[in-house]
Amino acid sequence: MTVTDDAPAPTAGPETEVGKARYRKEDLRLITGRTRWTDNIQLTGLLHLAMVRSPFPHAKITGIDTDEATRSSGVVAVLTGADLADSQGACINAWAITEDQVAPEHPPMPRDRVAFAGEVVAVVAARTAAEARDAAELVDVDYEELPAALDLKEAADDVVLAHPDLGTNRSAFWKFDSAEAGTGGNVDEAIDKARADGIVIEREYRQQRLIPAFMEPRSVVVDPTGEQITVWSATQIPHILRFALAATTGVPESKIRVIAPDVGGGFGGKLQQTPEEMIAFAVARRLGRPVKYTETRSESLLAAHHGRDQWQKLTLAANADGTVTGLKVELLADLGAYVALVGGGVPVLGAFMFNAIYKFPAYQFNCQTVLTNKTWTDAYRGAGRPEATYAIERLMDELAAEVGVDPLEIREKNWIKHEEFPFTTVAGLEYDSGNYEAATARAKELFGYDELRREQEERRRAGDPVQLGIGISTFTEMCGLAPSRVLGSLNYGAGGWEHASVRMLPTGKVEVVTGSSAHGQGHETAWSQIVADRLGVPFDDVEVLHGDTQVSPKGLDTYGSRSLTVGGQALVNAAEKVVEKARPLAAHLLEANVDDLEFAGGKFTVRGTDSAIGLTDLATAVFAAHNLPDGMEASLDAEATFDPVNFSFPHGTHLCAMEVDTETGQTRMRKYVSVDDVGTIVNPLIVEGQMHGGIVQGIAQALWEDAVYDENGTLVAGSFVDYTLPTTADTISFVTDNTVSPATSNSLGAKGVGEAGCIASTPAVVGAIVDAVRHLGVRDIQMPCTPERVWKAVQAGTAGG
Ligand code: MCN
Repeated sequence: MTVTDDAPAPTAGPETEVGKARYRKEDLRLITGRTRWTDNIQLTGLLHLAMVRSPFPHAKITGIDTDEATRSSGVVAVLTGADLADSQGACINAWAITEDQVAPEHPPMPRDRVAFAGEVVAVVAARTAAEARDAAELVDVDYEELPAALDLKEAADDVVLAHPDLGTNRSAFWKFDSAEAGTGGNVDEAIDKARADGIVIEREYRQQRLIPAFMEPRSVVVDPTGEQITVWSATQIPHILRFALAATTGVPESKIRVIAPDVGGGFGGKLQQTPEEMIAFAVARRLGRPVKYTETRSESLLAAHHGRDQWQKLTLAANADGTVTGLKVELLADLGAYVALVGGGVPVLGAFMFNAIYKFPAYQFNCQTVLTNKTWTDAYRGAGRPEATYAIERLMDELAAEVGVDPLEIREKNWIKHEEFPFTTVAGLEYDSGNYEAATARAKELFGYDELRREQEERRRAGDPVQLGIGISTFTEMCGLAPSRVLGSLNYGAGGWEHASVRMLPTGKVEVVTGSSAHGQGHETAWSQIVADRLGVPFDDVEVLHGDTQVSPKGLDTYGSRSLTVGGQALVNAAEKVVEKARPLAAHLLEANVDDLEFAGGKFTVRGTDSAIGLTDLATAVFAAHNLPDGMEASLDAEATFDPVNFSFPHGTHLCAMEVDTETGQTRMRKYVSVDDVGTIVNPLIVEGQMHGGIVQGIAQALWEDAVYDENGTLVAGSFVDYTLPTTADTISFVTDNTVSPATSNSLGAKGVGEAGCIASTPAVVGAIVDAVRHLGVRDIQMPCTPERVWKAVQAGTAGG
């Protein structure tokens, strides 16, 4: 059931497509094998590539002997960084967060030095993938090992340099201070005052390194044999990829066509111009033959970009009654070996979210990004916002414990009240809508909060070895990336707009072209629902095209939960233009005045009469073009580009109950409830699916996933045996529900949902575990909260440690 707290936007109602739980159009072809993934593409004369990768995190390449590999069966060429130096282009970094950012050059295949284990040093092209892989084993590379910067804190102190020629590992320092920005007071003064007569909570949290681990490994096919070079890639960003290929290789954009066919997930991990794509592009051009590269799962875990990896030092100041007076954040963020496409800016996205739903009078955020000799990091679902949410939600629990009140009470004391919206936060954002009271009340009810608190008390009193804890996350996030003006002020190299076009076809069917590039989000379904409403045509009559720069030349692709709030609004605008374009034609054919026409249910009616004509008839009339008035264009097509004035701010209350066996450290999830406000919901089934997937990913950070490296810089968690990705068997059924407070920055009233679950759930789970054993002296457990860590924390706590 959806609890509607505010009036829903007029775009959703009982008669509209928007709001219907439609099954996804795309699913039939996806689950019945009626689609072509990149790796399934076959072309005449296709060669297969295998990459030779460095086993060392930092080493000079002193020689590469390719002779034996070149003689190997089926091999057509073996090429090194030196061979492709002039044609391989470069991996670009689009987000130099400061003007003086220190960033190494990033050739897709280096000539003389590798900077992380897994970096490509040579490529083999052969008739079959097996022959290419066999030959890659025969490439003999001589390395001279160099000291490697592996520990983030040490790297920040330049103990070992990841790139000696740069002279430092410190890439960029970025600061926000509310006193300087004029959005609040001085945080140091707030902390001093709290030390004197209030409460100061100081904590250091580790955001471990994670791996996006999408279902379909990265795959790319490049065909250079036509007029254009065609690139098929399992990417989230066909448009940005085409730009990057053109900008760094000198091949004109008009000569490059990038197609992202159906893509099996990305989670931010395919928001990248990858070295492998660049290498495949260069090899295809060099050999004049189509090539294909599909990574193995091990290569994917090792060398597709990673996410998170931060140390967070936090100082929270509050009055004795628990009213927060200031928050100071000091971050160290590991970039890995290179500054990735948007990796330089990801940690800074968190700057705007540490204050979350709360009214903090003073705030300071300091972020140092650091280069190390590990796989480069970049966006991973939530990108910057899960880290911030984790920190502040954990701190609110600590504050509640210090004051001695329920953690929900401390949150309510500090959060922005419903009547205070729109609200400008201490970080300078304007939250347009939200209702934290409604979401929390509903979540408490569904969770049975009071009963579970009572059970917790009883178990504590009885000294039960299995204790119960309740974790809370009253989160918000900023998404819908966009707005170009804000991204520009943060030195981001691209805009935030999105493009769409809507075409009425002669038979009355509708073709929609979108610049967003879905890779699991169900845009074909949701976009059809939106257009069906706007044009009054049947849902099944709308066909959505995307993911091909030839078909949809304009777009900025899919990430940052932007597609609905930005791309969806572009679609609405284009559809409305089609209606306006059809109006004079309808007036002409109905022999009526334009001003007397009203449009509803897919047809124009002369007001007060039953004289009417449908869009389908108008589309046919345009096709025949027999009766068009002089000067009227023979088309019912329109396009629109939309750039919102603000982000969207979904929020929600997530409650989690965890049982913790204090004797073994085992944890078990008892109950998980989420009540989320994502504004107007276009498709409730899709939204529920997005929440489920996101919540599981957030739980996985709390409990299981960790991209562990050993002291030699080798990724120990290099397979799914060690990198413990959750399955459905590891999780329970969640209870999900929604409240609705419509966004004001798009006419749908929608807020993004794609990352919300992942941002919300991690602190709820860790908070629940700590809550279960807080009375035993435990204040923190580093993620992932493995049984061993939980057990050790309990031991240290009961020992008074
Ligand atoms: N939606 C809706 N009503 C709303 C909000 C969204 O019906 N109020 C629907 C949209 O129509 C869309 C879907 O939910 O079909 C997600 O919309 P949105 O929040 O705009 O997010 P994007 O489409 O831009 O997707 C990006 C987001 C991100 S950033 C990551 S990471 C992520 C995610 O989506 N990666 C995913 N969800 C994923 N889902 C799958 N299956 N695979 C991934 O890799």
